[in-house]
Amino acid sequence: MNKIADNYIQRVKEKYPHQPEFLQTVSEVLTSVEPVLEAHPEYLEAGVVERLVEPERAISFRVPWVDDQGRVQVNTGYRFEFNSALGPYKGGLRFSPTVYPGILKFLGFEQIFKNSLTGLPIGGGKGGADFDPSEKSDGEIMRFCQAFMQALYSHIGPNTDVPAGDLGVGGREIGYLFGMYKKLTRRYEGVLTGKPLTTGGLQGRSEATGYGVAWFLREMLKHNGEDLKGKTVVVSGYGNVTWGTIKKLNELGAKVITISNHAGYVLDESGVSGEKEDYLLQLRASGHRSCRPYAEKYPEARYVEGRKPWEVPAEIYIPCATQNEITLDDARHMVANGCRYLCEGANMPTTNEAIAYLQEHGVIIGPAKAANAGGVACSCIEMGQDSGHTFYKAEDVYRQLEDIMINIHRLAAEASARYGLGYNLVAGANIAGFERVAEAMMAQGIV
Ligand code: 2IT
Repeated sequence: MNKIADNYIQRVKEKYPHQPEFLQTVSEVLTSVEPVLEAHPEYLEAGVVERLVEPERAISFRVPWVDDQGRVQVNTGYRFEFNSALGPYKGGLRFSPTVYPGILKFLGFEQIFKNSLTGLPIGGGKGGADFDPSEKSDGEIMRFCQAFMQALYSHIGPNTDVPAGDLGVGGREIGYLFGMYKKLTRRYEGVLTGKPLTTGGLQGRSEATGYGVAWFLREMLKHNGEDLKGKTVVVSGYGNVTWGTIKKLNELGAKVITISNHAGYVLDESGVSGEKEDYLLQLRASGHRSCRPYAEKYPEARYVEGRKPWEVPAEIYIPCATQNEITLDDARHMVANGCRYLCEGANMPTTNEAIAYLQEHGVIIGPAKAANAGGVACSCIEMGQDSGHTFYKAEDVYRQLEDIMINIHRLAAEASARYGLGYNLVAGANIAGFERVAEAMMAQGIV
């Protein structure tokens, strides 16, 4: 069936057998773009696919730091500079004990197409460290960030590579990373995004990913002549993306009844709204590793231990926690419970088997690289703000973000229709993202 793609996928499998997450996204993207490859033999001749699956540069470094007990700790830091055809490498940093090259390469590869879909001048990259930020003191976080930047600073720059946050890296960490970059280089410039507002940050950046997810979902429903008013939504996670998504969904008239963490979920049939939205921020800032305290604070809610929110009946599901949180088994529950829409807030939250099952059962999927692109889109707006030595107003940022999300939805829907695939946003997003990068790579020769 997919003669051209399968061949490339096989080669990546043989070369990187121990990077399953990277293989998963490579398979998903290349399978979708098979018809594009068929229509463009010149891409194959120019080695576009071989070049896309290999990062332009991979940097790995030691991060030594001293903990509060005076002990020396050592972590491994990375930056995968994946593709710069469309602009400087752009993508977040993830601090998590699960970080290894296979995770960062999956995220970096996805980022290329996500950034392409925004229509903005940004290439793709990703980085991070196998550092566990949970239960660390503020001083430990600061010293770790400083040591991380000491190793990374000479590789990045506002026109070269511009990191941001991801899991485990928020405004506080970006602030500490920025401080050390400025000290080492003596340059106050837009080398990182998601910065604190006092430090060249962009108003609206913290809620951007979640707002974008909600706007993208609204476009999916609109395509079917529906809207969000009165709809019940099941959401996972309780971090930044979850918070932004819930805030905007409430404004759009939907009702969100769950949040979750790795060990269970909270069911709140009265809706996560009003002051509960802000409580999510407090919960996160307090360093809790669980959302259980939500159910202790609000008696109308209950914590369901050891289970995932996908067992709760709803028409709309939005995974906002992490990769592969929806398996084939979960997908079966969701379909049995009346799922009609899945909109991905986290990166690659759904396994390829689960995506296939949901699509076979008529579920409309908003894929992450389209639906969660609002975060990185606002990062690019932040880069523009910093290089223009100015500050933008929140309402102007929101307006641009909403336009960008509407446009991404349109691009994905049109690409899918153009290749005779109907309304398949998963394939359409891959195709539209790929086409723009491939054209730029062709224009720039073999580099
Ligand atoms: O996955 C993502 O798009 C991010 N973590 C944000 C990347 C960015 O550069 O803002």
